[in-house]
Amino acid sequence: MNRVPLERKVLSENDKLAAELRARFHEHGILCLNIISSPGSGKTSLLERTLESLPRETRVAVLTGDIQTENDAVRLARAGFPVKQITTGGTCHLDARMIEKHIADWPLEDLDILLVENVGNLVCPSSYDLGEHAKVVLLSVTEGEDKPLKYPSIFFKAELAVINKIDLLPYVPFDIAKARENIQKVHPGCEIVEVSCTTGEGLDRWMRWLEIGRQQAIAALAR
Ligand SMILES: Nc1nc2c(ncn2[C@@H]2O[C@H](COP(=O)(O)OP(=O)(O)OP(=O)(O)O)[C@@H](O)[C@H]2O)c(=O)[nH]1
Ligand SMILES: [Mg+2]
Repeated sequence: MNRVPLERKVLSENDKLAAELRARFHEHGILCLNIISSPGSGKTSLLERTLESLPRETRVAVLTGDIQTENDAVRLARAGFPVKQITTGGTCHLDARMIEKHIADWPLEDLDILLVENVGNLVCPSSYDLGEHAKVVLLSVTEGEDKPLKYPSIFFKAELAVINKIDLLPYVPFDIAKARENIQKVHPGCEIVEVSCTTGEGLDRWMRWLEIGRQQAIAALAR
């Protein structure tokens, strides 16, 4: 009976905290991205590729969320940048409080980019603002081109949709034109990049998008 008001209260408290985080990121010119997808679409793989190709001097840090295990943090830490695992212990999404807690001992003045890998889930993470500058949604070609229509909220809210695992296109019945059309139906104008984290194809476009975002965060600081 009381579920809806309670959920509303939790969300509004989360929104307040997320707004504070956003203001802090803005104050320090930090680009924060909230990366969301189903389990296994390739969020960690995309981040591994990203960290590998960023210049050593880039001031980037990563938070990675999972219900259990530190596996993704172990993978990501190999690149040598600061990484922390957020283990939710059962919660199917990250929230602003978790972000606040896990960045508490990172001096924000030393950061330019904060990449947040959310818990693998296409539904719940879309409701929780983390104070990010933008949400990025991944869809891999093994998931079916209908997913944007079935899970519209995250595709509507994401500024960028990354279609991953395009190296598998010859082997799976995935209609990429239809997938693009479905994303546009839910979110007209949504930017889309097609990549393979395995072969590296298309990752230059993703890196360009990231660099433009970083420059915009710095330009906003100057205003
Ligand atoms: N063929 C192919 N496999 C990929 C690609 N990207 C990721 N994978 C594989 O997909 C599997 C899942 O990748 P992850 O990067 O762990 O996916 P994730 O979204 O981080 O998964 P969770 O954190 O569990 O939600 C791994 O076996 C990857 O090697 C790709 O572009 N092509
Ligand atoms: Mg992962």
